[in-house]
Amino acid sequence: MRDEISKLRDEAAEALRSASDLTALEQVSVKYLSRKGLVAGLFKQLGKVDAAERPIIGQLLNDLKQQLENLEAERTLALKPRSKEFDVDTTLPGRGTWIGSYHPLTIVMREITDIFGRMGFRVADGPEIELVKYNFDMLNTPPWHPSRDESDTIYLPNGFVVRTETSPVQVRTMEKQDPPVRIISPGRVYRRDRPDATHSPMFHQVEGLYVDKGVTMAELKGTLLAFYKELFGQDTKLRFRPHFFPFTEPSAEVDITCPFCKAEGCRICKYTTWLEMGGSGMVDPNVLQGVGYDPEIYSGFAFGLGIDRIAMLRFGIPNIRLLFDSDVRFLRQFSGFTPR
Ligand code: 2NM
Repeated sequence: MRDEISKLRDEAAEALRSASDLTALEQVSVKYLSRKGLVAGLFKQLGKVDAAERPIIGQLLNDLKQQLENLEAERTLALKPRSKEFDVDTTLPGRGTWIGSYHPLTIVMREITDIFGRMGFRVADGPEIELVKYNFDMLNTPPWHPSRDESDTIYLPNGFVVRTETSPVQVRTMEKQDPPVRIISPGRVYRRDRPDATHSPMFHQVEGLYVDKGVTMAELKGTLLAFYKELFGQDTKLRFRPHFFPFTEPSAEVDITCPFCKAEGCRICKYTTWLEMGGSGMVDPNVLQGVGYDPEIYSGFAFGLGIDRIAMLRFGIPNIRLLFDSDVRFLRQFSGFTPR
């Protein structure tokens, strides 16, 4: 009897383990564990066992039955397809996927680099922590110039500043290569400004530079006009107002006709019909000389414009801080814009 129990245990356990689906398992289960199965058959023989041995054999049979039933339950769980139908209401609508979006500054920056790219300008890059030499000296900025004041410029130890313009990138590029140079340098710049709705101590600039033989101020004006027409519409007009920058001579501030009211007068242009967009001029001979270009042979124009302001105008953003607070409720609103 002990041998028969042991043999049936091995046989049944093997059969349960090798059942490959629920139907096969059911068949094995019927064969061994049903009311008329092989285990029940052994129970029936219990009456013929010696009275002295009967409790022990009875216990062995109970153990066998328990073990096989456990095995069967285990195997059922393993084979059963996991159904979540009782945990999850599959009729509920799904949660929408959040798709990322470009930052408004990225959108405007790409538009700007794309337009200038089509006019032959390549993007140049440089450090945000810059030597005073590149940020001021090489740009013909005299020692007494107010832009050098500690109240305007963030100074770092050992002759460094955080750059106040991206012009040092232009200087570094000119030092490295001979004309023709046709580059734009987008990037972050830093000034000690009191933060308000339109000022931030960190903001973004694009500067452009074109140096070659015989570059004229007419080409500067034509390039900027073509750019602003692409950005704000073909009916855009442009005017120069005389100005002074240490690094350009002559210098001009650039106004365009207000793209919002089509130069009819509105709150945005303060009823002047013009918007101030940035500065420009012919690169000062001292700057050319400083990078090793002969100003008798070469001339060039340069210009700078603020990207944050353009982004604010373009999208009607009322406060510059919105550009830097990383609030997704604000940023998600630009999900419809894919830069070219
Ligand atoms: C501006 C306005 C006018 C400028 C000048 C140079 C360089 F390096 F060529 F001298 N880069 N950028 C420049 C000229 C920048 O920003 C308002």
